[in-house]
Amino acid sequence: MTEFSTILAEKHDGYALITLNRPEALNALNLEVMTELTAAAAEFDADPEVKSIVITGAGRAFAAGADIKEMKDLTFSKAYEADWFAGWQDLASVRKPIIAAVNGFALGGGCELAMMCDILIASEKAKFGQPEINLGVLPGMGGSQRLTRAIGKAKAMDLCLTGRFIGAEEAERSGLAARVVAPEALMDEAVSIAGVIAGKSRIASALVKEAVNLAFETTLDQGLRFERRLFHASLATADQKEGMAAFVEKRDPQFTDS
Ligand code: CO8
Repeated sequence: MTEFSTILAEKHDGYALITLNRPEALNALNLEVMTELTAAAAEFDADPEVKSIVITGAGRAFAAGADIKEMKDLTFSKAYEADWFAGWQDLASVRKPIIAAVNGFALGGGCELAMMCDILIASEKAKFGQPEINLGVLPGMGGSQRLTRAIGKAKAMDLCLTGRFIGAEEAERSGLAARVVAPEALMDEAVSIAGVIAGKSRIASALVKEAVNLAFETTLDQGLRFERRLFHASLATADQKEGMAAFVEKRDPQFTDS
C-alpha cells in the first residue's frame, strides 16, 4: 500500500478503511487529500480481497469542506484551466460499494464527499450542510445535483440558499443518511455493513451499484431495460448458480466472485 500523509489507508479482512486525517483543519479537503484519497480508493478498488471501502474522518469532523485557505486566492483562469477538483469524479467511479461513516461535520465538499459514497451512515453528532453561500460561492462537488436528487428541491434549496446545518436525525428523515447510530457505535456499524457486503458476491455488488447509480442518469424506461439486461448478465456468473443452488439446498452460499 502506498504511504499517504493526509489520510490513513488500512486494509482489513474483506474491506478497506480510509480515514481523512487532518483533524487540526477539520479534515478540510485540499488537492493533496483529493489526490491521496482517490489513489487509495483506486488501489482498493483493484484489490480482489477488498469487497467494500469505508470512509470516515479523524477527530470531530468527517470533512468541513474544501480547504478555504487553499481556495481563497484561486482565480477563475487557474481553476478553469486545471479543471480544479474534477479529480473527485474518480471516487464516484469506484465500482465497489463505499460506506461513508459520518462522525461529525460534513459540510460543503465534506457533505458532497459523503454523497459520492453509496451507503451513508451518520453518528448522532453528525452535522450536514452546504454553507458555500456564506463564502459567496456555491457547491462545486455535486451539492446542487446529488443533494437535490437525494432530498428533493425543497430541502436542497433550503440548505444551499441559507447555509444552515442539519443534524443526523433530519438527514435520515430527509433521505440523506441511511442509518443514524450513537457516536460510539458508528465504526462498529460501518464495519458490520462492510462485513455483510464481504459475504456477498463482488460481481453482484458491482452490478447493484451500477444499476442504482444509473437511476440518477437516465429515464425510467431506459433504466429498467438496463437493470433487466444486467440481471440477464448475472445469469452468466458462477455466483448466481451458487446463490440459487444454496437457496434450494437450504445452505449458506459460498460465493467465489466469478
Ligand atoms: N477549510 C480550511 N480550514 C478549515 C475549514 C475549511 N473548510 N473548516 C475548518 N477549518 C479550520 C479552521 O480554520 C480552524 O483552523 P485554525 O485553528 O488554524 O484557525 C480549524 O479548522 C478548526 O475550525 P474552527 O475553529 O472554525 O472550529 P469551530 O468548532 O469553531 O467551527 C465549523 C466548526 C462550523 C465547521 C467551522 O470550522 C466552519 O464553518 N468551517 C467551514 C465550513 C464551510 O464553509 N465549508 C464549505 C467550504 S467551501 C466548499 O466546500 C466548496 C466545495 C466545492 C469545491 C469546488 C469544486 C470545483
